Amino acid sequence: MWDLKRPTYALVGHDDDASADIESKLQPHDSECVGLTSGIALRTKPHFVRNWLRYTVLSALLLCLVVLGAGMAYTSSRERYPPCVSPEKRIEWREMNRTEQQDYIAAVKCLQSFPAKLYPVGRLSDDFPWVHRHVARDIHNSALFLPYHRYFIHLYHKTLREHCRYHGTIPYWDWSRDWQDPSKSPIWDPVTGFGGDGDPNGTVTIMWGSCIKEGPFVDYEVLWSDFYPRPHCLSRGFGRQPGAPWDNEFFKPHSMADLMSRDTFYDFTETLEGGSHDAVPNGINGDFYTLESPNDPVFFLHHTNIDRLWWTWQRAKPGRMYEYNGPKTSWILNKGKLDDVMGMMGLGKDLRVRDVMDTENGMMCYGY
Ligand SMILES: [Cu+2]
Repeated sequence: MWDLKRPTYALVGHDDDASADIESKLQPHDSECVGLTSGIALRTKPHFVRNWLRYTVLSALLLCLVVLGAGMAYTSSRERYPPCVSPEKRIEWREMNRTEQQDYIAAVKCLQSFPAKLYPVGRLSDDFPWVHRHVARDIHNSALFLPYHRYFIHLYHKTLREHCRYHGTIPYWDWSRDWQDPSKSPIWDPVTGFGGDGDPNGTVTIMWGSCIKEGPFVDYEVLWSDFYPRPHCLSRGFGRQPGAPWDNEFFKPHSMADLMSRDTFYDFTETLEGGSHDAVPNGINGDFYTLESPNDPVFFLHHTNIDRLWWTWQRAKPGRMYEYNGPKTSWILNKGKLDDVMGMMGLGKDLRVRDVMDTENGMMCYGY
């Protein structure tokens, strides 16, 4: 072994050697990395030792740069969002005043005045059912269900703001308030709401649904149907599945209490998804019943309510904010992880699950 500390001549300031340059550059800095290299006294005579030292110094420097770079990338990815100082409060449809309700409906309709971004035909509103259809297999019956839909709603809200100058919040529909008869909810009001049932005497257009017959969306045309562009009217068919009237069991107070008592993330999400989440489209039918369900504007109020329930569950006990478990997708049974990436197919930036876990600390800034 060579004694690297044996003094022969000081490399620092020795013009003839590149290592001197490296060393002199390192000296003014006071970092741990520099410490790694500056601790080596570069004083020796034999040529191959000098080469060995060069490689050592260069390797150490390179290693430091990699470590520093990775650290900076991690730090910047953790800190790329501004602090959430005053979270927006999302409210229930009934808590909006008449003007706020009209503003929201006008913004939703306004999305139809822009061309689609993700497909050569269609309108901006059609991008949402298009993406939902393509990712449906991944984001349902899996751990991704809640975080993906949370981000999906956020992107919809963002689109309303950016394209239609909408300044309000995205409302939710708390169907548990309508448990006695969800088909009578004020959400369906033909003047102040989203219109109601499809025409019972009309032609069935899709999944037991026929064209809605009144309200602001009576002329609303939707595009997607099972991966194919087939323009059609917005259709609903309340309780029209043969032998399956609109089941309100999952909206009842005891069902809601049971849901909120679930102890693990995956138990909670499974109970929610297979319960009230499914009961809503199973009662409405028509476009909402399909995997292009975002065709129906009420989809977003329904999923904002699902998000609210998760938000409430996350805050009900300490340690739940970042609790995430269950299968990664419905067909990849590996454990889902917070670093799993949610692919948005161009609807928005792909994000990791962890980026949307806390709605009041991260890329989003809202609460309920
Ligand atoms: Cu979905």
